[in-house]
Amino acid sequence: MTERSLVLVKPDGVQRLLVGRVIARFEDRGLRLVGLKLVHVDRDFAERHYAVHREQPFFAGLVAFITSGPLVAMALEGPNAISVVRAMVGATRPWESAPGTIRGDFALEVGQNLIHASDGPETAAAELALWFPEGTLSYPREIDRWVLGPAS
Ligand code: IDP
Ligand code: MG
Repeated sequence: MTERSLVLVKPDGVQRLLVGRVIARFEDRGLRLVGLKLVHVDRDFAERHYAVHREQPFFAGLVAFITSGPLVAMALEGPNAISVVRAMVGATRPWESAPGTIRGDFALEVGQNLIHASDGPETAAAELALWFPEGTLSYPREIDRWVLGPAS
């Protein structure tokens, strides 16, 4: 099933000059970029994005971190995009993230784990509405018949 997922290259990824390499991984996989922007969010916005973690002891630090500098928000589309992207991102705690995943290759600490990705269809819909209220794009790609098959 075609899905859309919200992905953030968090402020550590921007500061470490990893934006291009992270996006390239998703492009290489064949996922379609349907939204992309560089934003510096304020505390109110960050608290809405991470509302589910409001009661966690790390919440204040998480909000401070995500508002500490610009980040890159993107919307990615493809077959099973939500689980495909989560698998590419790797486990939340980088010491548990498999090599070959983004966190497993680029991160060491849970507080600086580089990337966010929607964890399910409902979360993805809510996160895309929050980060891309203007909507995302639809467009064909010449390579789609090779990546997605002849019926695409
Ligand atoms: P996820 O990003 O893999 O979906 P979540 O459990 O949704 O992981 O947590 C959201 C974010 O909160 C994590 O990516 C990480 O940055 C931060 N976080 C989660 N657990 C901890 C913790 O124990 N200490 C500090 N930060 C944490
Ligand atoms: Mg999460």
